[in-house]
Amino acid sequence: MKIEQYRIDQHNEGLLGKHNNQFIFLKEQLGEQGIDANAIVKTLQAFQVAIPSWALGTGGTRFGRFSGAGEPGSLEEKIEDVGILHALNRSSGSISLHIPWDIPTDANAMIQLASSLDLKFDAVNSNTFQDQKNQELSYKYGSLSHVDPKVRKQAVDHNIEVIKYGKDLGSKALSIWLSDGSCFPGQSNFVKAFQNTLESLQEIYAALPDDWKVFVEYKAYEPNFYSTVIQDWGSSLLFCQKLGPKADVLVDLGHHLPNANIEQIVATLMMEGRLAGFHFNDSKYGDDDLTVGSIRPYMLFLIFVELVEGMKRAGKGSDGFAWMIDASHNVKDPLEDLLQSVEAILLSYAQALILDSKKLEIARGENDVVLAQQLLQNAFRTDVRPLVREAMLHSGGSLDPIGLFRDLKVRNGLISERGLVTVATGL
Ligand code: PSV
Ligand code: MN
Ligand code: MN
Repeated sequence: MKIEQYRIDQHNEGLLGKHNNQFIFLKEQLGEQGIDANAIVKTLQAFQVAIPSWALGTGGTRFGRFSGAGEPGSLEEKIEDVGILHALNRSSGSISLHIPWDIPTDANAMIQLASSLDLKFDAVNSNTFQDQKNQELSYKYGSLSHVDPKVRKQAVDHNIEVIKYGKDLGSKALSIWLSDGSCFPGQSNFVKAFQNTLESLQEIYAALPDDWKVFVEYKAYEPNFYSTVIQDWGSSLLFCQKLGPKADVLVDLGHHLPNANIEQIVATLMMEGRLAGFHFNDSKYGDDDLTVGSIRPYMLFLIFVELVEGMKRAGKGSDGFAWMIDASHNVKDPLEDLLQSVEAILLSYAQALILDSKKLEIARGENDVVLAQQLLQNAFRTDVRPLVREAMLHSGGSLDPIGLFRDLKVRNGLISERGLVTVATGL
């Protein structure tokens, strides 16, 4: 199923009058504050968020999975789903694969399909947190950190194989998330676990092509509930610093202990030039993997304030980082949900872009706490939806992606192609 451009244009025509009024009004308001709305629209157009292959089906929880209908059952279908998203919002221009959930048996065919939908292959993810069928040695007690060198070697070899798959697809990064750790005090020697992991990572690092990066993701807990080898940004940064310049820290918003100041973590990593990028999602309790912006939109905005500041300082655009959604749940149509997530990311970015950072710096210098807060909240409370819509419109996308998805009955189309009962590969 493919969404033709004329369908998008037709749908936009009916919405254009209202949108233009709203955009012109906001443009004037921003103009009075010395902000160029058109420049912000261009910056938003350039922002691309990768879609993980595992978010295209109903993810479920550890208590169950309620399969959705018309979900993708193959890598081709996953790529097609991302094509639908990208046609609608023009901001989801890449897909991130998880090996072995997605094995590209014919890389050239996958590249062709992806480029026909204007998509690229984002970072490839390795998986040593599950045992696979016919796997020789088990990861029950860890992978890259395992006490047995043979298990470590198996996990290293898997990562090197993932790099090969990624090379064939034109990916430029390997993302590593380890569940390694322990569930009970005494189970693991912290120092040995760290050193084993470092040695394993060094072997993987040595296999990276020159123009590749490795992203080291941290997570406070789960599935191990006493200790995790790469538990926080400090541990992740330490590994990256020991590995070398091709290793950077990947921040997943759900991977922190409650109330962690993630925006400060972002600022510090950017200051050190070691932020790889993001796994966006939202959460109330733990690694809930909910729709981006659904629970803590102000936090997301504050993170984007630091990102905008950091990009400016580093002289980099948004294409210098890896942005991805990492979400998965039971109760929504996954494609509608991903459209909501991408929109939430763009809204927070737009709010951060309209912040008067010069005035903020002056207020900080004068310890004018009230003004500093007011400046932030003025930006956060501005309805920037017309900016995001204008960006999508200019890129050939829809003014109302979810509305059009529903009008075109895309899910019904997918059900008639794929059937009612489909089991997406992955979690
Ligand atoms: C782990 O919780 C994680 O965030 C990692 O990024 C994994 O690769 C992904 O979820 C899928 O399980
Ligand atoms: Mn993640
Ligand atoms: Mn996670």
